[in-house]
Amino acid sequence: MLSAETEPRIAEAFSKHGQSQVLRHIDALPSRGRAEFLAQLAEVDLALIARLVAAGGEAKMDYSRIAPAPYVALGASNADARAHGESLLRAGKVAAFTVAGGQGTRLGWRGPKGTYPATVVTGKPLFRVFAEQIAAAEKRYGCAIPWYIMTSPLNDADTRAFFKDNNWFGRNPADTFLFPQGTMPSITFDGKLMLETPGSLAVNPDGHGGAIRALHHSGALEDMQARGIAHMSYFQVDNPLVKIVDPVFLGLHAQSAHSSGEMSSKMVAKRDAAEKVGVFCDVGGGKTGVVEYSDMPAELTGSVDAKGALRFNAGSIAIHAIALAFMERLTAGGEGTGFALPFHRAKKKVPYWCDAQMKTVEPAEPNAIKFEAFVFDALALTAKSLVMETARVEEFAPIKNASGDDSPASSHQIQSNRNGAWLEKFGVRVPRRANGDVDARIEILAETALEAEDLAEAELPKQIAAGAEVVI
Ligand code: UD2
Repeated sequence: MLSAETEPRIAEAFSKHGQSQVLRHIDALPSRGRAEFLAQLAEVDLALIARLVAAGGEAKMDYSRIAPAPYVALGASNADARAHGESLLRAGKVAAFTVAGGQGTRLGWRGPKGTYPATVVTGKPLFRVFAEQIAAAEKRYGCAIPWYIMTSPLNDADTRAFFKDNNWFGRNPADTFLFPQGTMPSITFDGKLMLETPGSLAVNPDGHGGAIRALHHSGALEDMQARGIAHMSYFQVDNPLVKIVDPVFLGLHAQSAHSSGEMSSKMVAKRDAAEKVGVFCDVGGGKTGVVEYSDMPAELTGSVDAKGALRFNAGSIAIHAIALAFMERLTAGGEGTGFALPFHRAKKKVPYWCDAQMKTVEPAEPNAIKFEAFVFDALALTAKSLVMETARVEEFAPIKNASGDDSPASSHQIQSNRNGAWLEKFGVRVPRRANGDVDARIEILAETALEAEDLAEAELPKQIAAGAEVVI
């Protein structure tokens, strides 16, 4: 609770920054609402907002300098990397880290995205899919793999309730650490903060790049330090096929001559030029970065080599290995440093409080600028960053949209395709359609297999009938 003296100071600061319009209803608020609003206002970094308004736009990238990023191609021999990754796991040096603070507006699911039923037969929610994978890996490597989950102030309570209702999916509750990310206020096109209600600002989660501040602010980094964690396996909440514990990737990240061991990434070859994924590029001076699909100039997105293949084909599937030491270095300056990541801006439809109508209005057209930081901008802060190619069918089946690409239906098909291919390696006859898709719904549990080779010990059917539903 803020003290009585703080209120005039907050009012003065907002007035000094030309933002006192947000205080226009404060005297009409009930005392509790007033205190909550003041607490929200006290969190706003007015100097940062002023800098962003003054900058007027994002720093423009010099696209003439960018080139496709080098990567470790699929099929490279990685026996040493695997052994190293496995030793890190056995020594308990690896944590899992999910970013789950997004608003999930495109899917239209009411509730945190991680509660969405994702698997192809049993409809397990995303959080359960991850929990079961982590539990299976803990068993295999004889270690604890603490799981850090970044929520947002908008979905934190619902996410916690879901974990509690599901008895933490059978894992030790002390090994799951939920923490909310921060928010950023939206501004009008002329640089003014906006009210969503008479007693609250219009804000949005500060992007997955907010993870760096939130990991620090929440005590998660300290918790990792105390547990002896050296690296975290970072992934998004929307991908049920993510291989959370990948010894080869962890080993390459931590040990390869191509990496400083600070932050590494996985890529898949882009499906086509139009696919909505960021692309790994050499952004100049040998530095690897991601250029977001919406920022990349069309002539680069579509450019092809002599054989007609996309030049910028290294699609980001938003999977990273990140060293704790790197996060500690980026946050060493403490709060107020902005933690080094730039804010990207997007014109969005932001609900706002309309005095004339005395209600919150959903605008029909974009009316405001939202600010978000992107975690992949941290790549440019590493000394040397490695990108590893992986097979799309093995690791990427995101659920983002209600239908079409990256939807539950497309994810289910990819899940069955992956699982069918795993079974075929062991001689199971799997029905396929003319386009190569598996013509059955096949789910493989994490406790049965974390990777195809694990099926060597499983009891498998000889064949699967067309249209069948199978859980293995
Ligand atoms: C992201 C990447 C894109 C590609 C794709 C792969 C960005 C900007 N783009 O696209 O390049 O790699 O994923 O699937 O990242 N999140 C938070 N807090 C926030 C915002 C997002 O935790 O404030 C989480 C969100 O819960 C989700 C992930 O970040 O797990 C991705 O968010 P998104 O849906 O905004 O990104 P998308 O799909 O446009």
